[in-house]
Amino acid sequence: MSELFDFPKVEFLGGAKGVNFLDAKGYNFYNPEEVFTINGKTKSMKDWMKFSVAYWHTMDQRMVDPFGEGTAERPWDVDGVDDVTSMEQALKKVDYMFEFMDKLGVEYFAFHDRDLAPEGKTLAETNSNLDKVVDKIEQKMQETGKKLLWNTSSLFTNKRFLAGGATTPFADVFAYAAAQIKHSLEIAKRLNSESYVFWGGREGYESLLNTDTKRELDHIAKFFKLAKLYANEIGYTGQFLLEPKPKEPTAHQYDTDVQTTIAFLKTYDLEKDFKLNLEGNHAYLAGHTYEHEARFAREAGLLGSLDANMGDKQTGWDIDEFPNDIYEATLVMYEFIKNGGLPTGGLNFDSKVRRASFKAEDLFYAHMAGMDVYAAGFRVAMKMIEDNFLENIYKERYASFDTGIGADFENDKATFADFEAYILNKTNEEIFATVESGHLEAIKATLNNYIYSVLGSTFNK
Ligand code: XUL
Ligand code: CO
Repeated sequence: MSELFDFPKVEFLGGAKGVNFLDAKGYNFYNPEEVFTINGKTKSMKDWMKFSVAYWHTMDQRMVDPFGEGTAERPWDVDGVDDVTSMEQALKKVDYMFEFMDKLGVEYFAFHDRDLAPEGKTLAETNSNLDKVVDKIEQKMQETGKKLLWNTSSLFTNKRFLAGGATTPFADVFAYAAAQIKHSLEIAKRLNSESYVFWGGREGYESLLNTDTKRELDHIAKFFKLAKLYANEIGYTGQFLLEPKPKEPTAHQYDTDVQTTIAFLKTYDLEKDFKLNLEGNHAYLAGHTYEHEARFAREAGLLGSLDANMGDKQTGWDIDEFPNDIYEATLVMYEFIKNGGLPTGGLNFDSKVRRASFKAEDLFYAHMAGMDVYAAGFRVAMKMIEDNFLENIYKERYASFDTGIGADFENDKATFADFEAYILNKTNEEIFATVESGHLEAIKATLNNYIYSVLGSTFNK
């Protein structure tokens, strides 16, 4: 088959062609075959990172905004139009998707059911449209060895879900949602999806004045149990993931952030069945950093996968920008490495090009930039961990709990009376003399030094 995209195969150049990304058309930091060892396991960079292309953005996103029409120019368009009602168009896009992954050297992809094919008049018709595209995807996967990182189901685009899918007050809509997920799980099983994601698009509420929140949460928890039951029944063993996000589209999303979602899982005894899929821009909207969310998920043993994108510090909504922040990528990759990578997850570009980047080649540049910044962050974080940079800081800062009264407390040997007796023996001055500076300015400068030195030595090596 002749080439569909007018773009060369993207290879690792390591800065060899200079600093201009637009001219070089290659990776500076993403070297797919270079090997790295984490926790005694040696794998290639490609197998650690597991980058994934998101069908909904890369193939379907037209870059419409509330003030204007879509700007995207895509080679599969007919007369400049992406006909989302056409099955012919839907099938054609699969060819472009696989060539796109091949040229980038990306091995994984992710999709919602509704990304792939038009809906019909009944669920049966919708499923039959979907299955035709899935047939083609399955065949392409066999031919190319590309893998499905995760699939999911859109319980938020169709108007029937205006008040939720699994938390809707309307039983027929709930039944539709369950039937839809059933089919989606069958696709996960068929395509050997490593994980299965639930993002609760409309699972939240606008006002307490018409919402029975307890009943809605009970329903969604039961919905998840039924989903697991069905996965077990058909022998689908992929990892279930919940994706936290606050305040968009509903005013109060039930899965606001990592800690809220963990509380939900524990309340309903679901934490053995689920891990979390985190997203950079969602973290910002929740008032956190991406690395904060990654840290709390990792420490709970629930870091499953990452949607690699970022937001804008000035914008209060989800803009799904391709990642370009080396500082953030480094700190997120620190958590990733501490987690031993993401065995059943990866780095999925839930990211879209800016509205003014309307050329098809921008899809390549955007993914290349995202892969390079995360590969760079990975290299820096590997070195930080090799040097125990943060580990030493943590260890020293809490050293007073390694001996004396601190150790007694940690070993359950100190009561409040013991603390009182201990403190009554000391002056306030003596107590404050044990308090040390946090040295955050020096630590942050050292982190920057890691970035300069690791990346400087990698570039143009
Ligand atoms: C929405 C979002 C979704 C999920 C999958 O903000 O992140 O694309 O990743 O439904
Ligand atoms: Co996402």
